[in-house]
Order: sequence, then structure tokens, then C-alpha cells
Amino acid sequence: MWQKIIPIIENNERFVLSSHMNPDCDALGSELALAEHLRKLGKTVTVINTDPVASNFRFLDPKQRINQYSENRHTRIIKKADVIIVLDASGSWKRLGIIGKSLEKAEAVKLCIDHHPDPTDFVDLAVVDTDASATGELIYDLILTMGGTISKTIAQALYAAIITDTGNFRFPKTSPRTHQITAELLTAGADPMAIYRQIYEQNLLGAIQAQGHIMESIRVAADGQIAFYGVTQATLNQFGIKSADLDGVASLGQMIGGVRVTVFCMELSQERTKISLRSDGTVTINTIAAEYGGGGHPSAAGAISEGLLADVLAEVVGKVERLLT
Ligand SMILES: [Mn+2]
Repeated sequence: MWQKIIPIIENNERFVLSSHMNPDCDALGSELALAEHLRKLGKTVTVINTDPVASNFRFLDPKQRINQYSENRHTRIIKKADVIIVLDASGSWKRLGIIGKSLEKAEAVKLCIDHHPDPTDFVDLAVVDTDASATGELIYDLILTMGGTISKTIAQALYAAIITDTGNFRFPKTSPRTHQITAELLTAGADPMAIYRQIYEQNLLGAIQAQGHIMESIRVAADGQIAFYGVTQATLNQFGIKSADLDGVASLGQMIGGVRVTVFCMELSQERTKISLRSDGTVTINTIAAEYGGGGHPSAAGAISEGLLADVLAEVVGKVERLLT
């Protein structure tokens, strides 16, 4: 799996790592782990994302080595890079946000390491394993294949990547291999309780209260097989929170017995709506996300649509209803 990528890593010096917009723990953990491994090999590594690290993930990066993209500071670094590695983000350069344009123009060799089933023709070479529960699993494998070691900081980063991308070991791609890797990460010093608390138990009071508000608004369709709800900017303002504070709200509907698919829409601005889809694994919903230019996994996907929240929500629910009949 790695035989083409390893020589490219070994024979080059300057690396830029990047990932998708609003980087999650898998994106950040994979970046941090691979960056540390490359630095140990003597490489120069810069990690740059379009969006900043969310506050509950900052513990992963105490030395603040993950940069938020700025054209002034990073254009030269990107231009001089020998290799660009895109992690956890297939599909197209667009998934990376504004940095994607800059990376696309660079002359570096472009690689992608991912577990999403989306196109990879935007890079020169890709390693995609859709059976992996997280990109973090692949990075673990790459580091060991290259004879590297799993330090405590790498273990912590990859553990965070895997628990979040598996929904704490319940999503369909959770495998014996996932647990074997996780066991090794614990041996290498990852602290499950501390990491769980940092990721899941640092919510703002307003975020939890907003969840209560959203939960009250949940409606169902298709005889209770679809749960759907949305949140407006006005509600976010009312509770004094930002959209990023509502991580996890997209799967609230799945807590209801009988619900197979959840549709959650968030108003980004008046004519821009973020769509999040979740399914119980019996329905493939990334096809619907793809209709809106988005992507993701068969049972967890998302997209952004031009349109009013209420219209987009109704339209997506209609599409899911047709999928179920
Ligand atoms: Mn991932």
C-alpha cells in the first residue's frame, strides 16, 4: 500500500500537510502524528489548514504547530514545498477551503492519504483505504511501515482521531484492526479519560442549552424513519454560541428509536445552508450529499447548499423519503 509513497517521503525535504475545512480530530490528529514522524526523519514540515483549530481540540497541539492559512505568511512556504500531503480530504481541492487554490498551483508532488470514498484525481498519488475507520489508522500504519516509533504525543493524536471518527467505536468501519491499533496507542501512553474529557466535555453552557432548544424542535417523517431539524443564526445568537460549538448535534436524531436517517441543517448565512446527514447504516446517504457538491461516508455525510434553511431542509427530507420508498 505504501511502496510508492515511502520513497517520495524519504527522498524529499520540505513538506506541507493540510486537510479539510473545519478540521476534525482525525484531520488534526493525522496531521500532528505524521508531522512529528517526518520531523524525526529530519524533514522540514509545515501544517497549514484554512480554518483554525477548534478550542476543544487545542490540547492536541500544545506547541501550536498547526497554522491557520494566511496568504502572506504561507505562499512562499507552499511554493517551496517538495511534497504536499492532503490528509482525510478526498474529492477536490475545494474541500480544503481557500488554501486549496494555493496548494493546487504549487509545483510540489501532491499526495493524499484518506479513508473517504471520494475521487483522488486532484493529486499525483493517493493512498485510500475505505475500510480504515479513520485516516489516523492509516498514519499509524505508515509510521510503523517506515520503521518509526509511536511517541506519547503521536499516540494521543491518533487515539483522538480514531475515537472521534468511529463515534467511540460504534460506526460500521470499526474493526478488529481498529481495536488492535487503539490497544497499541494505549500502550504508547494515550490517556482515554483525559482525551474523552477534552474532546466531549468542554461544552459551553449555551451550547448545551441550545441543544435542548434544538431537541425540542425535532420532527419526524416517513413514519418516524427520518428525524429532521435545523438551527438558525438567530438561535446561535440567542444562546451566545457559534456554529462550531454545536459539534455532535447532527447525530442527535439517531438517538430516537426507529429513526434510520437524520437530516440536520444549519443556517450559515441567509442563502447558505449546511446540510448534515446521518444514517443507521441501512441507508446510503452520501449520494444525497454529493447532489449538493458535498461528500462523506455512506452513513455520515454533508454538503453546503445555496438556499434558505427551511427550503433546503424540506428538499433534503424529500430526497431521503424517496430513497426510503
Ligand atoms: Mn476521517
